[in-house]
Amino acid sequence: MLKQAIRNLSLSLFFLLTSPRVFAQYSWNFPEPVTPMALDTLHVHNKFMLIVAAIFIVVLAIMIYSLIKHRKSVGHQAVADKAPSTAVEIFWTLIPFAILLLIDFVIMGIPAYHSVVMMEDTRNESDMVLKVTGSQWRWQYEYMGNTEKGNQNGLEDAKGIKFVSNLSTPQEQMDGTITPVNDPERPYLLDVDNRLVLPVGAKVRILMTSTDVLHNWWVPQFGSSRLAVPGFIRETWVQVDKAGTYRGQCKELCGKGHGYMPVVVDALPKEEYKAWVVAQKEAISEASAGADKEWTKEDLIAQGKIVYEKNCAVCHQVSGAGLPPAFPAITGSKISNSPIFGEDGKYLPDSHLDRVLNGIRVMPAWKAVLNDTEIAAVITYERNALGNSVGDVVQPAQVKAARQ
Ligand code: HEC
Ligand SMILES: [Cu+2]
Repeated sequence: MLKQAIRNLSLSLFFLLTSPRVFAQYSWNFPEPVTPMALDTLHVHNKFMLIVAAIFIVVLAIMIYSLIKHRKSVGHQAVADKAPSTAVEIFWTLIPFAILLLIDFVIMGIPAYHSVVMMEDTRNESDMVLKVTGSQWRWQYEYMGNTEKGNQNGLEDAKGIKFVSNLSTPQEQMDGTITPVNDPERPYLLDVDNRLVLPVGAKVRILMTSTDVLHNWWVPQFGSSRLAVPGFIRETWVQVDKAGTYRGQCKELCGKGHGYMPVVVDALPKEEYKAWVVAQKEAISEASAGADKEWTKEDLIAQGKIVYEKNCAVCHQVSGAGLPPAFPAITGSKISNSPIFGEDGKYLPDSHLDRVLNGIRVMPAWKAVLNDTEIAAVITYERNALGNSVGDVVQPAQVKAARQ
């Protein structure tokens, strides 16, 4: 029994480690650094590798030499089994100690301190401030605006732009119903619907927090990673010096969806960044204009489907069946099928609108993330699709009023 188990285990381990898939993305060195911090860390790493390699070779050479030179077969005799004197013994212990001290604290220490100080230095020379919020299992980005310096540098001010960035790998690929295609534009589990966009060459101060558990915003090519801690605001910074798309992942085990919250950053040259900011701001003002008009049920449902599949389906599933007991079904759910508004026109506690705006326990609050139209649409969708047919409609104006 045991033998069989061990044999099966070693066989699977063997095939696991020799499978070509394991080596599909194999590389020897650090990924190409694109920020000053990543470059500095790479330099520190290279210097240290050289130093430890030199120490290794010297020590090994002395050892091999001594072993061969003093071997028994040429008649070598042990001279003595203890040191000539205590003074000599102390002396030859202190010498290597001093050498290591010098190497550690000076030769290796100075570049290491330099790197660490650089990482921690989030003072005012930044051009703009970005807030990054981790939550199970997505990242939220909010542009807090430019600094004086950013304005002087002619950086387009993105203040007010905020969005959620969700994994966009199709559910069928994750289920295994369809095989993931190897598309470098949309790599498996490393692509999102809304990418973070940053201007090339600007120093971006990042404020980081979390709404639930520890997360860690990590892009290897940026060389920075910082824990997002609920209840705290922590800082880091990036300055991407090369345009391109950079991918990373959450680096802190944060629950069931830990592997499903990638980071994708598009670093754009200043002009393209400006165009992006302008387009985003237009979309925001369009959305707020849309919130004031009366929507038809069909339009709300159509819009709601998109919002639902982006934001809610990770937990409640595309079909609305949920994953009970952790994530309740929307289909036939009590809250999705009972009235929202009381006789005074205000929304009822524990109603559908209350739940989506404010969340409860594991159900996230959406009021800071989705706009009025999106919330109205997703609620209308849940009530009139996914197997429910309540028949009523929530208008964006009602959501707007409910926020007050
Ligand atoms: C992180 C997982 C998660 C996501 C994402 C999520 N929900 Fe939930 N939702 C929950 C959980 C868990 C509950 C049960 C909360 C409780 O009562 O403890 C819940 C409950 C609900 C309920 C009440 C169901 C009932 O009858 O009890 C509604 C309605 C709902 N969610 C709508 C949404 C909408 C709309 C979205 C997207 C905008 C969404 N949820 C996204 C986890 C999630
Ligand atoms: Cu996480």
